[in-house]
Amino acid sequence: MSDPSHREAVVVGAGFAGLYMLYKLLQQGLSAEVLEAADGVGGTWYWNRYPGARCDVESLQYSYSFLPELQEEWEWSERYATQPEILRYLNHVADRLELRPRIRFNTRVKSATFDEARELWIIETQRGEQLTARFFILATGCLSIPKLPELPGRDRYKGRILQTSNWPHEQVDFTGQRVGVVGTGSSGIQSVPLLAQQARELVVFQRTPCFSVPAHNGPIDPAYRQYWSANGPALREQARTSFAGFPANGEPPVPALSVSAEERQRRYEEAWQRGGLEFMGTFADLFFDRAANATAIEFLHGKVRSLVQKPEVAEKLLPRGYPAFAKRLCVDSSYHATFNRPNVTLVDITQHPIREMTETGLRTDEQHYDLDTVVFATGFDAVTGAALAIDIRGRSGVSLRSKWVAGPRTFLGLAVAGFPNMFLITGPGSPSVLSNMVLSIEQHVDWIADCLEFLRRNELDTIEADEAAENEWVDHVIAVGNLSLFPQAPSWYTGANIPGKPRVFMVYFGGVGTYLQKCNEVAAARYTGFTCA
Ligand code: NA7
Repeated sequence: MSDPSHREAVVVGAGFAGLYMLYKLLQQGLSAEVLEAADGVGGTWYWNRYPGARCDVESLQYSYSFLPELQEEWEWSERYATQPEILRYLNHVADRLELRPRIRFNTRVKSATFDEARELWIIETQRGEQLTARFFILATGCLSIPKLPELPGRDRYKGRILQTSNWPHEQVDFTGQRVGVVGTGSSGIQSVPLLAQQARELVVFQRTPCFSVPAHNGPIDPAYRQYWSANGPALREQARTSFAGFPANGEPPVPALSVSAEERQRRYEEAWQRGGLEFMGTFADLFFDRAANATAIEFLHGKVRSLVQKPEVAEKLLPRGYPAFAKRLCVDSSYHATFNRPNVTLVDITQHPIREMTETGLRTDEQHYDLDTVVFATGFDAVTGAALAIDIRGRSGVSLRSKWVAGPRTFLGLAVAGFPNMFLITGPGSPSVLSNMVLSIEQHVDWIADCLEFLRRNELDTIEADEAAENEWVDHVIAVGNLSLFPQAPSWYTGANIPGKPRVFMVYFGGVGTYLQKCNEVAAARYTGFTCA
């Protein structure tokens, strides 16, 4: 087609997913363009620039594996890279693979409508530009639509309001300031220690305490780096077929209650000393058995009590009433010890809710806090938010919003019945946020690229998930989720952090390896569960 506004594929988002998807599409010789709201690449790593922002998966694994040169050329400096380093990496990838000319920046997608007669997607941007594409691919990320609390009096407040999820590009200086942080998920927990070092006073407004383990971050041990460069491909392959997307590390875990209390303590302590999310794999049943999970809670409570000097503050910091890890486990650097500083105050807003913002700060039902800056670290409309922010309409003008009104419905988290030639990268119903995201992104992009190649080779115009396959998959995702403890916590995995959002566990917890096998079987059987025409 010679229409200058037509592409074979339009991809939304230039984060890890969008960049790799674009690379694959261009490799396949397709005309493709990425539409990106920001003025640079990076996705979530572009926006979340708050002090302390880092990945919680080791950088040697939180990076692409598809091109050996990329791995060889890039040397990560720390075990868990900071946001600026990850952003530099993604910029390097964009330049190295010459992707930038095919990315339209400062372009937010407003709507996408499937034109049944022409079998094309009509994509409209917020600036009013229109494009058409055969394939419409959402690389919009799982944590990209920020959620801010609606506090009365917000307009009255004369201080500065900051948001971890949309942090200013310039350095923010908190020296001499009274700063409030609302929210104690990963973003709050990562930023609090650094804010406390600068601010004159820091007040942390906590609604739900989170479980957290130490990162023990630091420069990468040269021997460990050497091990990865010698065994990278084999380790990555192991990761692809594993449960959570990481290579095996020692003996397979046993049930928590199958060992003595002393042995359990020893293993938890060892995992604590290693640091990081691996802690959740100390025992085999921590995600499935409340009694086993309680042993992890007891250990983690003990750590908080030993790290926080004032017992009354430690008690407030203890997560209670939900299973450990059923809300995302945080990985921190001196978070709990920060509450020993004389300039840091913890406010339990479950006991004393924030009533309003005033001209000079925040008022709870107990007292007023004078604040020069308020930082909101209040999370995201996760997993479905970004797709639903676009007015997407499939066959017969049916909107994705109406289709997902009772919760997301996808086949494999990759496609939606009624929305032909549309793909989601790490969409709801795939392992996504419960896996190493970069690994899952690569798996989805490879699958989509193979699928497009299949269509080309077989001279097929459209592919669309079947409703029956979709229904079966949605039921399976929910059934597997119900075997775990995830549904027992009010988390963003279940939509509980957004008022009015359907309460559905949105992630596939059957394991990355099992999921990969299922995706490969579908492809090998000429895309069974899909209709191609
Ligand atoms: P999270 O993990 O969703 O944390 C948000 C925090 O903000 C959490 O403590 C919330 O308490 C709190 N929150 C949310 N709304 C409010 C209101 N209205 N008032 C007070 N406190 C509130 O988001 P993050 O950005 O920290 O992390 C997201 C992911 O990014 C993380 O899991 C990593 O994968 C990277 P709640 O728990 O809802 O009571």
